[in-house]
Amino acid sequence: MCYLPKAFTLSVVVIIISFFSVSGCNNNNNGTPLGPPFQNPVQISSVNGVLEITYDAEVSPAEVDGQPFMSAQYNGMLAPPTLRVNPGDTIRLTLNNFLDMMTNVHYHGMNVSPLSPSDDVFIMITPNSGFEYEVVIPENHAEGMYYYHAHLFGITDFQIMSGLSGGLIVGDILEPFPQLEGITEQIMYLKDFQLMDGEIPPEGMINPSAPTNFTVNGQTNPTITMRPGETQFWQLGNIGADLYYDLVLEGHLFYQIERDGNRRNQTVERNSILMPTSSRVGVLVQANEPGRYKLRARKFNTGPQGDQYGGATLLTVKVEGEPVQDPITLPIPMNQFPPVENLCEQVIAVDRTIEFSESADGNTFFINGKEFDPARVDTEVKIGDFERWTITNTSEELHVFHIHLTDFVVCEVNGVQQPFVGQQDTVNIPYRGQDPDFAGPGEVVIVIDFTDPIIEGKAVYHCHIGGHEDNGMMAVFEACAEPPCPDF
Ligand SMILES: [Cu+2]
Repeated sequence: MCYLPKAFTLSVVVIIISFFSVSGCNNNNNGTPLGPPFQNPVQISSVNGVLEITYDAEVSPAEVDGQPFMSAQYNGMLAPPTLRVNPGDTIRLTLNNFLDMMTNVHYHGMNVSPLSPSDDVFIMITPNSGFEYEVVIPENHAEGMYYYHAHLFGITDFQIMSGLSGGLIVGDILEPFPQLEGITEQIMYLKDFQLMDGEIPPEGMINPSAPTNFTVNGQTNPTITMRPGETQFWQLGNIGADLYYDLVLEGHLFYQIERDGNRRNQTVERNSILMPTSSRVGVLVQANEPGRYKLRARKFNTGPQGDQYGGATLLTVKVEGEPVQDPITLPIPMNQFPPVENLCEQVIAVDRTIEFSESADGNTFFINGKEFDPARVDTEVKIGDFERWTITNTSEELHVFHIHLTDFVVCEVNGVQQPFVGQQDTVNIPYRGQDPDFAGPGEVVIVIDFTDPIIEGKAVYHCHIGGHEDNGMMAVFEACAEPPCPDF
């Protein structure tokens, strides 16, 4: 609020209030110096249907918020390029490993083949060697925001926290909406970097509750300038290692039209958006009155057995200048959205229960009572089926369910039927006792689409909180035309 001397007469107060409301005193942060101008990440687009790139994974110098450190990065970039491709394109990514540990890369959310040299997370690239990935993107691939990241069991948390994750965008998700043609699009890949004695903590020492440095495309609290009434399209990806981002934009609504690389079937108006690690959202934002507004990740508590972390300002929106004539009408009318298949209404071939649990000391994590074993196949699915999975959480902290290669629809959360708004590839699983009205473990019912033959092969489903995944909370699924499946 604005503090004004009490002795001022009413008319002076009115004049001063109107002056300050124009200049943005409503946010009480006018005196704070603004951060650097917001920068989109470097983008590399496919040419004639092929995107060819070489990444050297190497320990390189970096700086966040004025703090220098060394960490594992792709081509020495904390915010490596965002790869832009279209359905039908091919990604040829050569990954050279100059680290002193193994690494690999996963194309998160992509509906592509899990067979080598495509999105095979069982590939292990040893130090001082390389691997040539070739990922063919189907013509019917969904358009939206994806990403790539290191996915080597046991050290994923450390490698992502170091910087080994970057952006990947397929097609043009705004294509059905001609009224949005030409609007400014901002790409925001969110990562946090924890530093312990000036270094990324080693695997096992990363503590989500410890202080961390929040960045957007590697920048600390950058500034976006908008005109009053201007509409922008923001795509946000939580590509950090462990944290949930509970997003709010002061004084503004989010008009969400995308989740996890899938267009929603309607605009969903939100005051806040909870982004579990690895989730992505696309939102329209329409600038309010002149002033400064913070995009914040609010402080967050993942449960009695989990982590508590403080909030942070991710970026600042400065609204100034001439108001836009004829602002775009929001929300986008529902009849402009192409239809999306509600998987919850499909005929279900198989019902499964997938239990997420952990040891009492919170250091070992299980799916259906077992720690991850890459040599074991936990679940065999038949290509062509829709399966209904009831994912339960018997622990007292949140987990993030993610499955490779495909998408699902959330049908129920803790016994409550969910409105159908679209498909996704990550979902938060509430902890036991989180909802006082729902006894027993947290429970999310989803229907997964296993119909696309491209998924033939072996892949994984897991908790996407790096420290949980690395300590056991991952399982193998195999997809084939006629289970029992051959050894892929
Ligand atoms: Cu977890």
